[in-house]
Amino acid sequence: LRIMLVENGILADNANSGSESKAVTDARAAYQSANDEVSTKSSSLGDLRNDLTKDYGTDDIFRALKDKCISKDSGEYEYELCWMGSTKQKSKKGGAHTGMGNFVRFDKMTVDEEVSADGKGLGKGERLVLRYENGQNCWNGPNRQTTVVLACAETDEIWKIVEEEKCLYKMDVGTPAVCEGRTEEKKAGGKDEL
Ligand code: MAN
Repeated sequence: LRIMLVENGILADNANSGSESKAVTDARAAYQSANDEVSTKSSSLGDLRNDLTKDYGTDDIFRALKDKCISKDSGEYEYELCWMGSTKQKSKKGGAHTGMGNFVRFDKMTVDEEVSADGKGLGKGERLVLRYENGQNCWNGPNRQTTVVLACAETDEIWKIVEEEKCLYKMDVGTPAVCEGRTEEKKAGGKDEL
């Protein structure tokens, strides 16, 4: 009779006095897991809100590239560029990767360079630059830095890497993200059609 009353919620299940009933244990566990979920969600909400305050360039276009990486073989190293993240130098002989800087800000640079027949090259004019700073410390030199100079191209691609001064690197990179005309066309409302 007691079991029936307990099962129907009429009598409290306090047979083992001092230890709580299964219903209470279950409710406590459910509360704990809901509470954990609220913490996880509110922490990711904080991260997202914080991310919304960051600069992702005109039309937020670099938000789409964030966390994507491209790389290029160059002599004894393979170089990697992670959009809005970091740049790295990886020795082909193995060993630890060398951090060449973390993205800090956008900048502009006036360039006057060759463009090869296949359209790869910075060309002439003002180009958007991504500054990567505070990379791995350089013996007898500065913390490594990378100046990423961008030009319009059909695909994301590192064209060239040079170490202009000890531990100061320059990467020439092609990307559709800087191709002109997107915003202007939108504003003109179908100028192309005319
Ligand atoms: C490594 C590389 C080079 C750099 C030297 C500086 O060999 O990161 O690019 O010039 O360290 O000591």
